[in-house]
Amino acid sequence: MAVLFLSTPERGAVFRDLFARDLPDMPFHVGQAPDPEAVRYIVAWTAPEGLARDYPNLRLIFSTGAGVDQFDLPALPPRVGVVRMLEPGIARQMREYAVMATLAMHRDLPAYLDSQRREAWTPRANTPAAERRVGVMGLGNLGQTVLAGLRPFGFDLAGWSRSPRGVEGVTCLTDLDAFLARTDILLCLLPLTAETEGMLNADLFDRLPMGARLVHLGRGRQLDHGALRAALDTGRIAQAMLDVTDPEPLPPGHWLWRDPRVIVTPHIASQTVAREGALHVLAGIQADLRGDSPAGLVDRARGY
Ligand code: NDP
Ligand code: OXD
Repeated sequence: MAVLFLSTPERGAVFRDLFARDLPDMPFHVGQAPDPEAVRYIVAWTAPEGLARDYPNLRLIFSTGAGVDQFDLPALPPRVGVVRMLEPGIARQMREYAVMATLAMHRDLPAYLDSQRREAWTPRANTPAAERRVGVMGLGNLGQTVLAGLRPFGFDLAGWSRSPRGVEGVTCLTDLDAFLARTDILLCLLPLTAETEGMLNADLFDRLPMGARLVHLGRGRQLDHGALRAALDTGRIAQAMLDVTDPEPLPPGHWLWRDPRVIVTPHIASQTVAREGALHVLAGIQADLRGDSPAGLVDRARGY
């Protein structure tokens, strides 16, 4: 029985030390396993080529990130469980970024950065936080953490999810129309699935109040970039902050590099903390060895 780690050697060293401390009898290989048949667990961002053939005894593949859309889930053998990364550093960093981005949208930061570049001293009227309706798509681990981070600012908070949820201080909705109609700042924290791909499109933007703002934190392929540009041009969306795009990185000359209404960051809202990631994987393997389900086991049919 062995673990195969397929990420950077630096992260591998952190994992190796913690495995030696907490699971000393489990062989831990970085990059390559001398005996692939012994591999029961893989830690990776994407599935290695020939996974079904080369690792006949694989039980679990642990994603090094929170998302699992980078795996071709239907192509994995049914015996292999997929586990998303639930280390707490990801949620902490997402809370920081989402608070920063929501405040940037609330206080018109893109417009002020543009004024500064144009040497224009142009104050705008501030809107009280209580009059700003903030809506988070996705009420999972990250959506709920972000909402908790936003609560102290006094925004009028709502969240949208597939199944009914209850979050303190948040209007939780499953009706998308009702949710969008009351959203001035929209944050997307949905996983990328067949249902959410392309969901941030013209039809959805038209259901937002005029002058709404968008913070996109999920995956680039959820956003129709052309529809965003059109919505910015009509004023339906006033400003946006995107941490994820399609493609990543943006190609040279792409309009998003230069549009003053948009702030783009290079998919850095959260980065897995190696030490906490190793503890999450260790706990998952220990659970599996006991015959329990690891935390973060993905519903492969649902896609998240
Ligand atoms: P979770 O699985 O914990 O939560 C997902 C939420 O989305 C759930 O509330 C779920 O609803 C909801 N949802 C999924 N599909 C639909 C749908 N079709 N309609 C309505 N609601 C839906 O995920 P996390 O919070 O851990 O992560 C969310 C995503 O954030 C990741 O998949 C990843 O893509 C992205 N991410 C981005 C990062 C970045 O740096 N930019 C870093 C980390 C993650 P329900 O509650 O009903 O199941
Ligand atoms: C993740 C990400 O999924 O960084 O962890 O996007």
